[in-house]
Amino acid sequence: MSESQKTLSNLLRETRRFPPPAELAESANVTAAAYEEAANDRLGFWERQADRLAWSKRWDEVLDWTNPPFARWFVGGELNVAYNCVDRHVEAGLGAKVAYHWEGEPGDTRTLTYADLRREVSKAANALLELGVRKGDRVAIYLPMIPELPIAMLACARIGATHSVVFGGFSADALRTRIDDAQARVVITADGGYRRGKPSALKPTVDEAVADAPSVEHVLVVRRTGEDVAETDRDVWWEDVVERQSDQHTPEPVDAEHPLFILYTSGTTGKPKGILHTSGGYLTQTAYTHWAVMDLKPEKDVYWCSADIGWVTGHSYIVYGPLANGATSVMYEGTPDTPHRGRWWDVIAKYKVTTFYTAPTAIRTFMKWGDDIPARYDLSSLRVLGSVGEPINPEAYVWYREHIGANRTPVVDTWWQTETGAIMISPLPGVTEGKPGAAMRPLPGIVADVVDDHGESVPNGGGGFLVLKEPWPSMLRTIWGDDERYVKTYWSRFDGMYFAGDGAKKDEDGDLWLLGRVDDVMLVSGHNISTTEVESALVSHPKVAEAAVVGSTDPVTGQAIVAFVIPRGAAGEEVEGEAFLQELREHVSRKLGPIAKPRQIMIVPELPKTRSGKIMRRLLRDVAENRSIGDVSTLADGTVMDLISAKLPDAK
Ligand code: 6R9
Repeated sequence: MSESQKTLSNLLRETRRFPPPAELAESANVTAAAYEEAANDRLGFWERQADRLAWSKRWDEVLDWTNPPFARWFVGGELNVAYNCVDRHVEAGLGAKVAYHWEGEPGDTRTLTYADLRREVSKAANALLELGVRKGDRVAIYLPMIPELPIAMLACARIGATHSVVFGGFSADALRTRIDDAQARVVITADGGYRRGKPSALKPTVDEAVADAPSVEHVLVVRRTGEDVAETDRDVWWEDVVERQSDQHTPEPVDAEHPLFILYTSGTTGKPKGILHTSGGYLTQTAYTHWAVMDLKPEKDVYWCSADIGWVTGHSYIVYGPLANGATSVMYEGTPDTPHRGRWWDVIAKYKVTTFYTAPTAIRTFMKWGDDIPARYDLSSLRVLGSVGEPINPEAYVWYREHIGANRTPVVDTWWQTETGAIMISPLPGVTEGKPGAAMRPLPGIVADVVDDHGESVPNGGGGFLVLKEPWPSMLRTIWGDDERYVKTYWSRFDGMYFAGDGAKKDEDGDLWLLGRVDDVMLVSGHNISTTEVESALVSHPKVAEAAVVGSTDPVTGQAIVAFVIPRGAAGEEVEGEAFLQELREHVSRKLGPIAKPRQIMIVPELPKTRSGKIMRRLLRDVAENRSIGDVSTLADGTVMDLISAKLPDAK
């Protein structure tokens, strides 16, 4: 491999800077001193964070790393996660405090205080016990975004059962594979939920999945839509079984390393990986990061994370982190454009949301819908904005800050993964001078780096592979049932380092910029070029709403850049013709240099995305290289590829 192939080219220049607002900096939860504190005594730092929680038995050792890469954190300690998220706040006199302002898509609402939550979770825990679920058993949860979802998760945690939440809306096949891999004894589901203004059934999918899943003894069904459902002899209704239970239940302390949940991530090939998270370390880091990165003031803040709980972001930052911190959160059931495109801003104005956490894909969609929509709402309560899921394009960052944050709120771009369990790299809103598009620095207590092909740290200005060099409390412990795959996938690429699978660069100040999955990196005339940079260059053109780029085999350059673009032209504007495409190619060339100029640009109405909003470039590569299109089962909208193919004359 030539020298130039080993590192990612570093093309984008971004000079805008956003220092923290003085008022926020003065009262911020975390100051710059935290970096030093953690650097001087990393394990001591995490030990102090673990003291945010209530332990029924204190640990003997902070970290056991004698058998890497199998970590044990807070060895010998015991706690109950549900007790920490619910009961202890009630015991501290906060029973009347709102845990969730829940907003159903049709406009119905429910308010759950911490005392309500304790009653509901206790009843659900008693119901699971009655259904035969015991400590260590697995429970699959396939629910819409309704209060019973966090209640079910916490009920499992309360009795020491391990939950496996599956996105409501995954196919029967995807659900069956996950139930089977975890050998779940019970499935918790609902008749359906509301999406895009109408009931969307879930139960038929579960029926199909469990018909062939012998491990499942009971299916516990919540009534949400009231639509008719077929009943099988394994079904029991939540309203029958849970409602009649006692609302008293004593949470069972478990070992710090007791499995809390499994969450499946699809990966690009092979069967989904069941990422295993345990109790003490996971809760420590989700609680700390939620408090530090969102600058959470639990007495004042109203926090909203718009993710689905079926994604790790929902686990860590709708359920465990916020509840461990005793926060007041908003939880919303439906889609952002129901019944109108201002719904989210309406929710923010209604509950006076102060801290808001969403994904770049949503931000780009709002940009496309127009600045005038958020402008109609009072968003003045907001003080911190977060982003997660993909690299945030600088233009999307600036738009988010300006149109949602009134040019006042810091934007924190948080890098992490299902595997890391909690935020790892992020600005701190009261400390960091933000750079649009940069995740900036590892959080206190986290050791990350960018390395070249040989695992050598790259100098400032260089690019390569993102790695984590020390274990962290909320790290995955293994892949469920497959230790070997765990070692091979994450710990074998570089000796003694966790390989994240993402490309990254260090700028001249040593700050980190994420550049997308290394599988997506393009090799053009001997230069490794990141999809992210070319996409961000395209999105910085005023007539581009969204862009995805892929490398397509090319006889001359090895790979050539092919771009798929969703335009945001005003009605009647020319956004299709050859002149427009030429203008876009020149625009990229000006921003990044001629090497990054797309060979071909296709105008499309939509892009293929997963349910957590990540662009599935693999499918676009199939289009660019004229192959038949691969597995589309994890797409949020299965019809998108047909829409794209229909627009392209020569694609299959
Ligand atoms: C939390 C989550 C993980 C992958 C990760 C990376 C991408 C997430 C990002 C980001 C750049 C950010 N990713 N946050 N890339 N900047 N702020 O998304 O977990 O669904 O497992 O995805 O998402 O590629 O490796 P998960």
